[in-house]
Amino acid sequence: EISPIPQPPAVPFLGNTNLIDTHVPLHSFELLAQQYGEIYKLVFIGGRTTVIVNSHALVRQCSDDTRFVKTIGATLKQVRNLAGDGLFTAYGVEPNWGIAHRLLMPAFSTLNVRTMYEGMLDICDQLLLKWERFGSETIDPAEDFTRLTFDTIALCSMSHRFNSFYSMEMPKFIQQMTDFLTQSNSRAYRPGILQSLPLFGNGSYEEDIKDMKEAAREIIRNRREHPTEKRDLLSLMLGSKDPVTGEFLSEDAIIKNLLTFLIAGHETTSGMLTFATYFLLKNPDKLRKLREELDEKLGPDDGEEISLEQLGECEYLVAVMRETLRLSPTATARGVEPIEDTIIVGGDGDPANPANKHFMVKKGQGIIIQEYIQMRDHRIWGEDADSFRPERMMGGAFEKLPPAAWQPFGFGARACIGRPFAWQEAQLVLASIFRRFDISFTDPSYNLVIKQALTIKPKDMHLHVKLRPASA
Ligand code: MNH
Repeated sequence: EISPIPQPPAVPFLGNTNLIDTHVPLHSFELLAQQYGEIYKLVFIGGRTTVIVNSHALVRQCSDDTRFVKTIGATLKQVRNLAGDGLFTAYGVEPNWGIAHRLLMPAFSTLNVRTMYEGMLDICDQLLLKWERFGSETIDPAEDFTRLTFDTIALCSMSHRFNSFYSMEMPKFIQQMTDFLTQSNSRAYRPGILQSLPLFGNGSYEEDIKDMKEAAREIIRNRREHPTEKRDLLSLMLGSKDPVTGEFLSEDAIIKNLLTFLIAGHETTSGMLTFATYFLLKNPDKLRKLREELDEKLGPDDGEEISLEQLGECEYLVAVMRETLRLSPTATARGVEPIEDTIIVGGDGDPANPANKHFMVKKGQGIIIQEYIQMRDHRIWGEDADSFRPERMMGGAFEKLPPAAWQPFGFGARACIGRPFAWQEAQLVLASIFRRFDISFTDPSYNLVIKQALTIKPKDMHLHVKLRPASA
């Protein structure tokens, strides 16, 4: 027996659009999850229907690459205005996805990412220096981590320096990228007709896109005029043929992928660093434990650079990062669609259990997987699912999690290609700042407020930062 998928009452023309807060859609989805539970559907303007799944059991079934493929939902369609058929926003059937995937997978492997450590140290040092000199003033970690992740991905992938630590204002390119992603997110829930009007900052949208593409084209032109020995991702994309098709990536495809690295590689990682800082400051006992580990494994902070080998020994640090991404997956949702009409089973997901409802999803039906919500599913994570407890990710427990339970990097063929890169960068930065500094909120009563562009970040979180006493 097939159960209908519940839907909140719709209003004429708008459907359920008015239920989604355009500034922080996540909060609307949390509220709807409380009201409707494991699954429901929404109808948007123009009659487009979206199914939303919240429970781990349903998410696990939708994470099966033999039954579901990535869908390009309303938001990613907007991001395609800039990134086109680059890796992240391509339809799986677009040939450029396959070509770029095959060329870039080895470049983003854990092994090859180790060769990028030098670049990561370079930019991390710039952050440390700024915080050392500036820490008595107010530090905006979300901004400084954005400088860091942006500068790092640009340096490591295309040997380009944005030098954003050297200006008080965010460099124009970063500002444009942030605006573009914020706009893409809110445009997704807005009727097409309004998108062409010069409202809500639409005016600069097209111009920003043009500028950013031009900046990427300029970087490529520059590289062609001044070839280097450096085997960064740009030279790889310029110089390698796809083993399957024998084709080079076109200049246009390279531009889209460079912009893709910048889009996909900065917000997610900087958000993760900011959330990790938040959770550690809110949980002093966890911070103390991390500090003890860092002091033991990294030794005294005497100006020697932290090595990758040392980072590899910091297990609690990894648990902190995993737990941060469980509670605050900076990419809060992802979209899939069934390859054929198919049935998914609610409750505990067992088709034989008569208590579980069966739902039909049609071929091509857009489904939003709410990672933020499913990674707090009490069935998997227990009664304390909402608390920050890195210990739950240690001692073999992480490896024993049910399939698809922890998936802040997505899943399957379209999972994050930048995971080893983000991981190594975050290990270095978190180890560096918590070893070196005593960090506190400027407002000791600060509680998390979320802001959302394409991804989520803590809003209005400000820090004071002091060097730890030398004896530590
Ligand atoms: Mn990343 C895909 C999360 C860092 C480049 N990334 C994804 C997806 C998630 C994700 C989730 C899957 C989206 C979907 O199914 O629609 N990514 C993250 C997180 C971090 C992150 C949480 C950091 C923390 N990502 C990075 C970095 C880079 C990067 C760093 C690049 C340098 N990500 C990508 C690309 C894809 C992707 C490219 C698309 C891969 C594909 O579809 O083939």
